[in-house]
Amino acid sequence: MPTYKLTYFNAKARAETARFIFAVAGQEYEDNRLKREEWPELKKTMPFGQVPLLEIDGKPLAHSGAINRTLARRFKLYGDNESEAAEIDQVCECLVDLGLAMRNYFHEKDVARKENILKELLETEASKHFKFLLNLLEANYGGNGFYVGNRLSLADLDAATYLTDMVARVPGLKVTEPKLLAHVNRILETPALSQWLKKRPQTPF
Ligand SMILES: N[C@@H](CCC(=O)N[C@@H](CS)C(=O)NCC(=O)O)C(=O)O
Repeated sequence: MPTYKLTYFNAKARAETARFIFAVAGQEYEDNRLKREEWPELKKTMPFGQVPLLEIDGKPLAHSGAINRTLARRFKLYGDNESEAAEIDQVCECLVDLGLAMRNYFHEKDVARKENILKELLETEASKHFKFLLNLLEANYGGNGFYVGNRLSLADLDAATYLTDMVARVPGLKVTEPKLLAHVNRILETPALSQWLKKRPQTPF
């Protein structure tokens, strides 16, 4: 049985999709949450100077996308064939773009520029990405099931944390599109995930 250790800060952000995968797979893992004061020293030992880092039997793997895809492959959450895997990637990349738009806001220090980024996010940028996601969701069984195929995949789990945990960090931003919301709720209500949501550490983001 392989061992899994996921290292990240005490936050959801770039590690939560991997935690969702572990929850759904029923896989034990070490959820190693760093204290801020530990980071400067530990950073020097990280392959890319950043987290998340997943160790499988002690072998390190960095970059959240690589981590998520590796876990999804292992736990059969990466579609049933190459074409479905590509469609799953497409949803995840769409979420990466949405995440980039939001991270520009989180990381901006200049007050005026931050306000402008927020305005753009609320007025155009976020809804553009929500619409892309809706198109992808609706293309599969009218949007009443999963993003890809007829079972849960990495795409659904990634969307579920982005459209809740990440969106909640942007003041005034809400997903209002009924099908996107219904999908997120369906996913979060699966027993393994609703259990994880109840027991996961409460963190601001
Ligand atoms: N491409 C990487 C980006 C990782 C990243 O930006 N990590 C941030 C936290 S979300 C980090 O380690 N920040 C601390 C630092 O760079 O010192 C991924 O997707 O995992």
